[in-house]
Amino acid sequence: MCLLLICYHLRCILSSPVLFQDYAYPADELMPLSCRGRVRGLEPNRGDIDDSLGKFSLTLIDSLDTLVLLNKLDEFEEAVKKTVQDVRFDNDIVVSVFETNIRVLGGLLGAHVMADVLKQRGERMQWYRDELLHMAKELGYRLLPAFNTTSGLPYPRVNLRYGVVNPLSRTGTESDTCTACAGTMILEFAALSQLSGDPIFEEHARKAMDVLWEKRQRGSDLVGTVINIHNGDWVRRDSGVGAGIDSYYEYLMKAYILLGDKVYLDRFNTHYSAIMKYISQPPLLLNVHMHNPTVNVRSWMDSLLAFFPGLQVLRGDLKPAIETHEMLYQVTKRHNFLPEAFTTEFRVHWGQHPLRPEFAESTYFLYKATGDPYYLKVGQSIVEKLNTHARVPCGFAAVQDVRTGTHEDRMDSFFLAEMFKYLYLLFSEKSQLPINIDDYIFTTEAHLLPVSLSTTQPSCHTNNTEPQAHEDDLFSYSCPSAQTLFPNNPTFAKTIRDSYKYLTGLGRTQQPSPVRGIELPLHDTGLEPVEFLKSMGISLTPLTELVSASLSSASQDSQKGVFKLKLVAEVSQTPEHEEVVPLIVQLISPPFLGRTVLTAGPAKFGMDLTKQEHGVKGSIVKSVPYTACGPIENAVEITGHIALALRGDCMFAAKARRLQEAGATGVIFIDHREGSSSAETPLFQMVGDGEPTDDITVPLVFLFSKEGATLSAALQEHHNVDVLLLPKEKQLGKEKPEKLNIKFRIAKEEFAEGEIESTTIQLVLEQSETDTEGASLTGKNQDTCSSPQKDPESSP
Ligand code: DMJ
Repeated sequence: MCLLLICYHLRCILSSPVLFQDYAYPADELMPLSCRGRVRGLEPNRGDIDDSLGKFSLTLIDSLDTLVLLNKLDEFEEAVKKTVQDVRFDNDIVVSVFETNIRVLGGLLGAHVMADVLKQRGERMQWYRDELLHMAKELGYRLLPAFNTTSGLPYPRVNLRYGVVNPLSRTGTESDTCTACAGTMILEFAALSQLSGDPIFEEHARKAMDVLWEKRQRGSDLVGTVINIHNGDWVRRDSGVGAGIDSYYEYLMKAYILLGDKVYLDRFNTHYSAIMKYISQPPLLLNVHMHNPTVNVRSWMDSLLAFFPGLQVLRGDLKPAIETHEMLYQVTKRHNFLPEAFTTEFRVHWGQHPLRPEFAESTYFLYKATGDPYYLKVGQSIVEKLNTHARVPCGFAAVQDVRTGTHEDRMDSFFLAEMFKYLYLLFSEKSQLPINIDDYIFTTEAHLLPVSLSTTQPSCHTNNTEPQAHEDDLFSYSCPSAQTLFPNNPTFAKTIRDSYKYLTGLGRTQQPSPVRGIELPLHDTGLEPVEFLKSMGISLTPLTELVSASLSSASQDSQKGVFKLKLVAEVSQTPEHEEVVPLIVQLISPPFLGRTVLTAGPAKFGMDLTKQEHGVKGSIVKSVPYTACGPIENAVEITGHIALALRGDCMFAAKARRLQEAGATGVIFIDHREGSSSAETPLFQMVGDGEPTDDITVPLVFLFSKEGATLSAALQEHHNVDVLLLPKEKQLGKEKPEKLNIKFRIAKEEFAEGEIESTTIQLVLEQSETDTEGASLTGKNQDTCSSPQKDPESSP
């Protein structure tokens, strides 16, 4: 580890608070490309992101306690004076309650605590008379109107001057908020109550936490992402640990650390077990339905979940923390930063990177817990990437798309509040810091609150890891700690990491197959158990049939009726070098005439459409049953046509065989997951059922549900819908106009004197010289659209 190099890089980064003061103060944020401050109202509106900006020098306040940790005590004192002198909260501006709480209220409290510590030492800040605390209290009162709802869940926004219900407030019409937005108040509000002596803040924050707990899904113990603030109903029921929920879980754990109230720990532990059962699919953390948690709702992860390994460290659950962190590290190696969203195959789903600190945060906690210098190397790579790809002359610029490296004129305040802090702490010796860092907890914005704040007993202020109960679950009731947990086992983390080293395909040829526990639905299906399992893609092999290295134990097992389970995935994880060839379903009969083109995914079996010069044409018929998992009841109608079949209940291959036998000339599978679309989900290839699939010869394509809905609607309205199945690159009307069957003709019509002249655009399907199929379309499929609409007979 070249410490000198790190110091050099860090020093480069550390000039940033100064740059902020030079170019942006007193604005809320620095615009690092324009080298000026971002003042809300003077720059183009960016929507929700701007709700963090309250004309209260956001970045200055958010970075106050960072200056102390960096030992920049003169600068800190100066910045506190500026804050007290210049910042006012009586602004007619609508701000996010959540962001204002974590960044501004948290920033003021963290800075107040630091100012107090420095003052007590008698060396500086002797002029300080709790001004920051008074400001925090004033801000707290300005946020309180947001809690004036029947449920106690706060409104997402508040007008700092007029509150919520006041007609001048320009807010208060919202009916929902995110779980994290309602559940990330307790640390700051409880600290404010303790420090100011007014219990009202903690009471409101606690009530909001109670409501979220009450509203958890009782079967799964998970919460959703968005909740109605008036009646407490869930608005979005997808459940993960990232965007929309993240810091609710964090605050349950940390509320216990700060306040010593075991209720919060019990709740955290209940949620944590549910997360580990359903959401954690090591090394991935996936979103599931809170009511049906064995179903994943999307195939991508968001970068906010990168904080979770840090939280797992606090809980003492190192193994999954190391696994997920390693996975995230591989993603940063591949894309330089964590993209805002990335697929389970580690491809970019949404390429933006607004310099989020969560990965650095987890890296810091893992280093503290393991003492493994590997995490210093990870930190080094974060610093280097920031300097290489985000550093601009006036600061650090968010990355608009990690694939192109383009910058955005944006440097969020959390970059100085969190990213700096965690990176600096990662490379610092405890003894170099002006405070004993172990006496503090970090809020979600990395502001420092002293664990001595609580007056409640028992608490975890000793920061130890001694288990207090439940030997089988060592850490459930121990005091959370980020101290080195396994000091005598330096290879502990490495052993775990090694299995995840080449996850993203860098440095190895094969992709891993994330495996998850299977819960078998035991309802009455009328199928034999083995058949039923097969229909789900699971085959059972008696152990005696297996060539096993340990024959004796295998035969012992088989005598006991033990089978080996094989899970046959029907969606292939495409290796890095192999791209999925996008196909299309192009609607060619009137009134579509080729203009409706639906992106489709291919299959690894059945007819290879890339080898068909003109694709495969046919009219579509819906299979009965729609899933095609039982005998096909409408074989007569299906014969000679392309069948539509819904995904689910049995394997693609089983459906394809059944429909082919029924006479279908092709199959279009339609996703059963509501709302999926090719715009949001990467295409994948369908694969067989683990058995030979040579018998399946018809073409097979897959449509996500949005595209499928378009096709179904077309069929419902027009009864006869002809489609072409072909590779996207061969799409009619796109690449090779000379081969088009569809032609445009423009004609001017002449009318009697005084009548309006009309231009008619005709769409005519004509026979292409190379395509005899097209002949059947000519004449029959002629359509005209004109403006104004004329009697077709009057057209030339
Ligand atoms: C920070 O403002 C906080 O960490 C918050 O909890 C969510 N993430 C942002 C930075 O990414």
